[in-house]
Amino acid sequence: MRTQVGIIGAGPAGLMLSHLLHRQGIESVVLEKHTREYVERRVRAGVLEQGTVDLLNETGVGERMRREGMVHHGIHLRFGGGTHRVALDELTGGRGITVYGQQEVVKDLIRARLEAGGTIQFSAEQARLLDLDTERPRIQYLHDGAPCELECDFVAGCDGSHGVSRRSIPDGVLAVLERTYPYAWLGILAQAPPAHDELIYAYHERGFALFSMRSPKLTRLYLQVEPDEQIEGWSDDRIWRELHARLETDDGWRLNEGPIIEKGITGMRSCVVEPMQYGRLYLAGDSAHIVPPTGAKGMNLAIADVRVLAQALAAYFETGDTTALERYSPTCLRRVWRAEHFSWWMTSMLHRSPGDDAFQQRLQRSQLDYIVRSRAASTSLAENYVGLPLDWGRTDV
Ligand code: RFL
Ligand code: PHB
Repeated sequence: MRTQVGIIGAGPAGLMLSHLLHRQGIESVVLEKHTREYVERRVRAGVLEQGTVDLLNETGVGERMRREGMVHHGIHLRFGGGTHRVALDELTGGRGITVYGQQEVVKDLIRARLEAGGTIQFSAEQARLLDLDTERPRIQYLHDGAPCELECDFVAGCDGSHGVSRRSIPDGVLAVLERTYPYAWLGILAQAPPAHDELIYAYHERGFALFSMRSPKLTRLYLQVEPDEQIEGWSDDRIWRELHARLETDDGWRLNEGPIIEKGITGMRSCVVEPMQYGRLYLAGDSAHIVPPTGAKGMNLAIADVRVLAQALAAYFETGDTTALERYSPTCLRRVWRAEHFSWWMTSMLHRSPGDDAFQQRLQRSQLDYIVRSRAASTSLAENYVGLPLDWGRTDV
């Protein structure tokens, strides 16, 4: 098989790239190691920045999101017994976020690709990337146990943080910059109407907690837990007790409980590889960078990367000019590092770390207090939270 762009991974990055390339008349094949059912069911991100929403709308895949997505104009910070609203729209000239599950974005993109005649090869196993430093890179993989080969002009590594793409780059080429945090998140999805209409980030002596949602009938909640915590140790009762303790306040506001239909624990990590490219392999999304979820940036970065990559590939296929491809990594990394900083900052401000002393806790409280009392400080949070402008990564300014 031959195509112009071989894409590894059918997550938001790989699917959106394939969709954008198709709109520019460029052929691609997406290879995904899991089944369609699996990728459409995986519960992950929920917050879409305005730029992500705009791109989905502009490229014809926003119809269901416009109907079912929940537009939010503010978020809440809860600490010291009080709750404080950060008015995202007022602070950013009318921008906001949309709450719409990542797996819904994935479903919409898969449908759009298949309806347009695109090829997504699910259950494509044991992918191996070859000849990346030549003009004819190849991908070998197994499908139903049979060996297959895809020859391409370019390979896009959109296979997440545990994928094969990054590992296919020879040792010594990439710099890997990372940080791990001494805690994890336990996330649940509950069949319960959200008890509040906006997200609540809670700083609490028992640890961080987050109130979010997926629909008028589904509440999404997170708890800070130990990094090596096993989900078996968390009965539904224990989860609800802890959520009530960390999220509820004296003013009588109460969480709605309901059957827990999904639960899991995720480690917290920051990681960036530089550059996001080797030969004819371009890394995009989680395969190139990981942020802790506190800033809600991961999926948005993945979408921002492939927007840049699709434009650069289109310029190349149209004129043979490689300038935009050469700028791909520095262009993306400017946005990536801003998101890394913001996510690290939100994480450090809102979580309790094992060795934290009273001094550290006072610093966190002072930072939270500053955000809710100073328009400059809350504007900075809001500007980062709703997402930076599309031209943020331009390298010529
Ligand atoms: P994905 O989604 O991991 O997709 C990669 C795909 O590649 C496949 N794959 C392979 N396919 C073929 N061959 C191989 N060798 C392969 N190896 C892997 C995988 O099966 C998969 O289908 O990466 P992508 O597209 O870069 O997207 C990144 C996002 O998924 C991620 O950044 C977000 O989920 C992060 N995130 C959040 N991001 C936000 O923007 N807003 C949020 O509110 C938000 N909340 C979250 C999050 C992530 C979380 N977890 C579980 C890590 C909340 C949580 C709890
Ligand atoms: C979510 O709804 O899953 C969510 C919301 C905000 C975050 C992270 C995850 O910061």
